[in-house]
Amino acid sequence: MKDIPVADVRNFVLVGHTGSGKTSLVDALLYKLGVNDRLGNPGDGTSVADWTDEEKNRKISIWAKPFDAVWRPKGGKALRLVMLDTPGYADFHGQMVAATTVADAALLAVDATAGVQVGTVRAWKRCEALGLPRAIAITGLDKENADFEGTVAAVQDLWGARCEVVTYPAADKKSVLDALSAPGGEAEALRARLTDVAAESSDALIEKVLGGETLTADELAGGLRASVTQGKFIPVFALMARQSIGLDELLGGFARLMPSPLDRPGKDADGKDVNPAADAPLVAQVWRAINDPFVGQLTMARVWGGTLKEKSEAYNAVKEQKETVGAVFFLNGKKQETVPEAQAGDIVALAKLKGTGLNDTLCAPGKPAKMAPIAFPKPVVSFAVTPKNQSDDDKLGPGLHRVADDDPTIVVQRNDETHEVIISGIGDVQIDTAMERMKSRSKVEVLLSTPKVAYKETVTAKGEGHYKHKKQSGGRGQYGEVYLRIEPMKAGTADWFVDGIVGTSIPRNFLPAIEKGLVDGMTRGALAGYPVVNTMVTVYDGSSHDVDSSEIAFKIAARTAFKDGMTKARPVLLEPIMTARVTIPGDYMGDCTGDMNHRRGRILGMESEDGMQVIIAEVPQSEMFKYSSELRSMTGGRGSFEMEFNRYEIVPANVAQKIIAEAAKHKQAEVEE
Ligand SMILES: Nc1nc2c(ncn2[C@@H]2O[C@H](COP(=O)(O)OP(=O)(O)OP(=O)(O)O)[C@@H](O)[C@H]2O)c(=O)[nH]1
Ligand SMILES: [Mg+2]
Repeated sequence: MKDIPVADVRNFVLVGHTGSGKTSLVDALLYKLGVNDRLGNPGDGTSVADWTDEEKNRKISIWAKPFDAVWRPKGGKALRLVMLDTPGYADFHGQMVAATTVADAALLAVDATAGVQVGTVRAWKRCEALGLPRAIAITGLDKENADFEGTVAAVQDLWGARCEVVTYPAADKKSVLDALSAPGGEAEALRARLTDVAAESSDALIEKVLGGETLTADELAGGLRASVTQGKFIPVFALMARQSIGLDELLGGFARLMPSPLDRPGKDADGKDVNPAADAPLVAQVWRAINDPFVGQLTMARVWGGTLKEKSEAYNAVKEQKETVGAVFFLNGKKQETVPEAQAGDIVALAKLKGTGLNDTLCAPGKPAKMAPIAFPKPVVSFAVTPKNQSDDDKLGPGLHRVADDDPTIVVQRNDETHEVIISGIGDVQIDTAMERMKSRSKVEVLLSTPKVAYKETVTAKGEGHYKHKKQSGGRGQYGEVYLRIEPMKAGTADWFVDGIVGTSIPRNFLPAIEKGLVDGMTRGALAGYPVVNTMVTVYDGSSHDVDSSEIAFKIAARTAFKDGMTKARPVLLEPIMTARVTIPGDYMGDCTGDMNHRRGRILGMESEDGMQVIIAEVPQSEMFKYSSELRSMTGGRGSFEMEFNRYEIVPANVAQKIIAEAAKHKQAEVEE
């Protein structure tokens, strides 16, 4: 896009609650700017932006996607738009996190019938965290019950007078007017307010205004734009995207008010500004990588500085290796357009990179630079996955990994203790769509179930164990006798097996066999068959037989003596305890703490954060598998949480009884099989 200078590029990300009209706005702009020859609608599956099958089926966006278009207003300068559409649905929050990282500004969509919603606040917070300059789009103004003034008032109530209207619907709702140019009292009043905002951006403008002079249109726009970039002013736009009304006014506003890639250079991992100039060294950040059967392997990068040329050599500063860049594309939904080069502000797709993936930085050879990796939200829901048909066992692993490769908020792990394959993510819908994707790509259908808890067993007292293994069945018999003592041991102690044998009651050469028997015993504890931890075993006596003693006999004797000793050493079950941070609006405090108590949670503290309440609690993992959806329904979608493993703790006796009974039932079933 050599004909359009970087100063006339506007790179922005669309964020907001699900259904607030972000994708509809993208469709409307792509149609208006001639990228598409029809007006797509995400609501009926005809969107050009929500083009993947899963998005068409569910009628929501699932992926963050870049779009590229040029606006050539009559008699004005051309403006290039680099737009990133993001999903508003909570489960796909990670996509919004990635896209906001690589945008110069955000356009926050607020539906004029629904107002500020959970997803609106989530997006706002993300923008605040990044210090991202932003604008607000009040959408759906053609809908019955749309309330422009009320929605603006709600926005200002939350985020202050720095949110100010720059375009507004005409009384007949058939057009949208621009406050900077429209005649009439309403526009004049807005202009007076905007003049004050603009004046505050620089001393020169303040003096001019205080001196009673009027600002020129350029001064006004320049002052407002500086304020937007500094986060002091948030222009509010009126839109009826389905009717293609308000688009010119939005574009005009973006040209005048929103920052270009030169106004807000990226910062590298050390906090240093990246030089955005085209002749500066290349710095391009990978924010998404996909391997799609339709589009193939694509790596999406944002150029922060320098020029990314097709068929060139680059250096991957994160992996510390060379990378060959082949074709460079601009994406518009399904459409890919190759371009010879890209510059600051551009979001490009690179095909078939050899060693470059998500969170890598491509830079000029000899000029290494790294952008900070994107901090994705951590998984909070987990399911055990099994193939529906056992014959698909081989396909399961590769299928799951492909799905996880595309979505950095999905983690697939094998739990070595429960022997289950676990898929974790942000929400049930995300996991469901991922499994549908796997079905269509890898032809594997799966069953999802609640994961097993990796319980452990330990002892809380000393216990004596004894077993004599003696068999005489003609020919050579089997003989081995072991006395041992079991006691609790501090976590992390290496030497759990103590040889306390005095004299020659057990010949030394049988010690390895005894140790094997003990390891066997500890793999499946005496209580409910879970691994035994933090337990010390001292073998101190026994007896052997010259002919009949063998390794296998001592192994069996040790294993059985261990079980015997363990039952006498007051064994207990241990369960994983998580630390959870639950963020909720204050109104739900009582419900949520009550619910935590039901889950055997211990509340450690509460704090307030950005107008929300945060509950910090320790809670058993077994009580938290369905928490994500239960918290959402408890709080009308406004609550969220994070949690991580903290430690193992003794399971209370009443709960332990059930787990032990359950294990006994399973064992019985195994025996009968
Ligand atoms: N009448 C009217 N309907 C609209 C307008 N904008 C969007 N809609 C409808 O609202 C629904 C949701 O719109 P989307 O554009 O998919 O919303 P979104 O913000 O992209 O939603 P997510 O992708 O889930 O975050 C669709 O059925 C649209 O047709 C509008 O300006 N007017
Ligand atoms: Mg959408």
